Amino acid sequence: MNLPQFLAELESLSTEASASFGAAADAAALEAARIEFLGAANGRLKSTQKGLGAVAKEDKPAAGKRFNQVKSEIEAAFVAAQERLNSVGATKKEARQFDPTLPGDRLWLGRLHPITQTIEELKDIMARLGFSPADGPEIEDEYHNFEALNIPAEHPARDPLDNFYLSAAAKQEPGVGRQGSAGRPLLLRSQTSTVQIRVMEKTQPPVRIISLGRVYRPDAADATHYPMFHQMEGLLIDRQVTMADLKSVLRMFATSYLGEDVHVRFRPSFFPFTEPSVEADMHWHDRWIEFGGAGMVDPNVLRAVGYDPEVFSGFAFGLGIERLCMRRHGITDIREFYRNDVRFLSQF
Ligand code: FA5
Repeated sequence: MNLPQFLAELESLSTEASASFGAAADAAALEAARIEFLGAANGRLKSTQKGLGAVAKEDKPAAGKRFNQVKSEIEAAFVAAQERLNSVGATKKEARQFDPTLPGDRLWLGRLHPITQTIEELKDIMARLGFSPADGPEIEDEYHNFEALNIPAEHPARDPLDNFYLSAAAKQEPGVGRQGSAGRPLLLRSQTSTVQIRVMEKTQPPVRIISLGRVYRPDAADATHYPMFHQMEGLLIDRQVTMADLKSVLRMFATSYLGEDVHVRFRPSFFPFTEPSVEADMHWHDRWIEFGGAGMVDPNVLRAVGYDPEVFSGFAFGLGIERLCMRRHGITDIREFYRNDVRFLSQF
């Protein structure tokens, strides 16, 4: 056999083997093709190799080289066919495992926290009454949390044990804590009334705002208290504002949030920043709840922000958002809001 004949035989072997492996539709057909071409005893590659002996001596290196290449090609074609059949098998198996009669996987949708939902609803109600939202910082200085609200240095509300000051030093003596940018001790705000001051410092009357956000007090957690909770502050300043306006707004708010069957009651109270002051209660479905404090803004507060109390008057209120939400939904323990138990949260 001369070299060209040997090489031609190799080429046709390679082409035929690839075609046979490529055409094999299942493992049995592929195995038959493997035996035909790669069989160790009588495979066609083996018989072709025998022809190598008949090639002239000087042509042997070229013939041997090409033989080895073709052998690798045929083996690679076999492996490729094997992989193709394996992946087809896997897909078929998957298809067999899919049972269309089984119920589908449940889709879990996230939802807003009940307090966030309440905040959005309260904002909507107050927007209808003409109040726009305002914000203030949760880390406050003593001036905005106390002084401007007519709470002087010796007032018990400033007791370091009743507030979260931002340094240990401040706990011994208010006024020597960590200094804010204006050189004042800082604390986590204990009420949203701070925002009244921040808004009035920047705005001239008329003012009609609400502010909803977190406040912090070192209260022990129980069914109705939590050391972090939310308040909604309201402030309205204009000419000739009276207590009747305050009562109407709180009544309208209460009926919008709970329904026409709610009764609102005002009890005399005291806050340093309002005069007169009231505590507002709601009666709904046979129970009373205290929902917040309110009153006519004290002239000292108006003066502190540069308003003339002879010309302007106004009212303010501060309501506990958790307490409102609890009453509405019949929640008996405020701690439920912050346990992060999805069984509770997913009900809202
Ligand atoms: C105040 O915080 C006043 N700033 C309210 C105010 C604003 C009066 C404007 C006058 C003018 P008080 O400390 O009572 O008031 O708190 C208001 C409401 O917050 C309470 O009625 C209650 O609903 C809620 N609250 C108070 N402490 C807690 C607590 N630890 N956990 C949950 N809710 C609380």
